[in-house]
Amino acid sequence: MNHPPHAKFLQVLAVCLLVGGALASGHSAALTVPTPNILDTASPNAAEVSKLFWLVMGFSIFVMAIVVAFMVAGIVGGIRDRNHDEEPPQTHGNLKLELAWTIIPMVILAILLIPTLRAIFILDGFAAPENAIEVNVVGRQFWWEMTYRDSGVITANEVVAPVGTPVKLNLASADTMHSFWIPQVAGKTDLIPGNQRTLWFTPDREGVFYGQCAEICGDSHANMRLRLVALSPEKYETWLAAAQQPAKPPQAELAVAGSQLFIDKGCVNCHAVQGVNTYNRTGPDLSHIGSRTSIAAGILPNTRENMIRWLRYTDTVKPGVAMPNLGLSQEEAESLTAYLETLTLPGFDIERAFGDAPTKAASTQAAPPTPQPNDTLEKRVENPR
Ligand code: HEC
Ligand SMILES: [Cu+2]
Repeated sequence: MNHPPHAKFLQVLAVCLLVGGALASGHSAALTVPTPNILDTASPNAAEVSKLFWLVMGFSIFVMAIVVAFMVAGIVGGIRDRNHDEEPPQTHGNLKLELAWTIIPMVILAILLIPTLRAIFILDGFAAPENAIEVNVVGRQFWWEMTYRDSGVITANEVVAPVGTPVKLNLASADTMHSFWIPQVAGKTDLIPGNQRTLWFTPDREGVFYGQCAEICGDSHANMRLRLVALSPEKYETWLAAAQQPAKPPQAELAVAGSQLFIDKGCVNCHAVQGVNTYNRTGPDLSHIGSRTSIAAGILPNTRENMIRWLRYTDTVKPGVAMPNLGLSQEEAESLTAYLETLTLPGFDIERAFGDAPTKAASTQAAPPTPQPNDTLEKRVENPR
């Protein structure tokens, strides 16, 4: 023990921290979608969970402070005492100590049980209020289908809801297990094949709140994202009325050609557009895709460049996707995109209604680079903004 290993250890630690920090920051800088902050809540249900989090956190910090204090005292004492070679006093079988470290944690956990049970009853114990807007949500590999019970409006990957009114979601799965999770409004609820679960919450402010499938469900599990778009009641009414109207037929030559390709290339076999064909649940309803904030289940902002990339490189952008790569040329993808861009909600501008939604921001016409299968997701879906 002539060379204490401290110096070496500290060096290694410093290098690890530096490299780790660099990797972590480089990684998050490239992410397309902001990471939702669980503690920045947007519904009373989520606020209840976050209150509980802070309470448990408070207790944990308190316990940790005590443990660390004892540990530091032990280390300091040990260092001071290091010239003494004799064995320390043995305390094996100390009844008082053992009782103390059994009873104190039991008491702490018993105290924490009270607010936990209270939160569970608040969140799960009550049926959704009568005036709730009911939406059927079906999880599919790897996207979400939303059908509004009363109006029959069908959409995908985005729940649009008014602030101040409860939203009740009936959750089901068409294939394997998924889990519905929009952290800022509610906890996770699993979607189980052959079983219907419900989840409800009341958005308490306007905003776009990001969510994610929270149950591993296949190759693109991590690419199965979703959004809650919470609008003021007036904007919501406008949205709901618009969503029941078909989009205006295309006028420009390129878009008209695209609408023909939409039929010729077989897109209509899987996708429905109001006024063109009926919905058959194979692929997302595209009636108002031009007004959606995202494509491919929340992984790409809905820009022209991203749409072309998606149509041409579907399976590289989203591994395991149920939409085949149809081998479209750049020209075909451009004219299909021109058509899809015309499929907007009549009389409703999501960008005006919701200024900071990451929607069709600046988009360029430049041909995107071909994504490679082993690119990182960030690289595959690079945000053109
Ligand atoms: C075999 C069925 C099938 C065919 C054919 C097909 N798609 Fe798809 N499409 C899907 C599925 C399934 C998804 C959902 C993929 C996902 O996000 O996991 C999808 C997603 C999309 C999306 C994104 C929708 C959203 O809300 O995120 C667009 C746009 C789209 N397809 C356009 C097309 C066009 C244009 C064609 C024809 C060139 C086409 N699709 C052909 C099945 C199909
Ligand atoms: Cu899933």
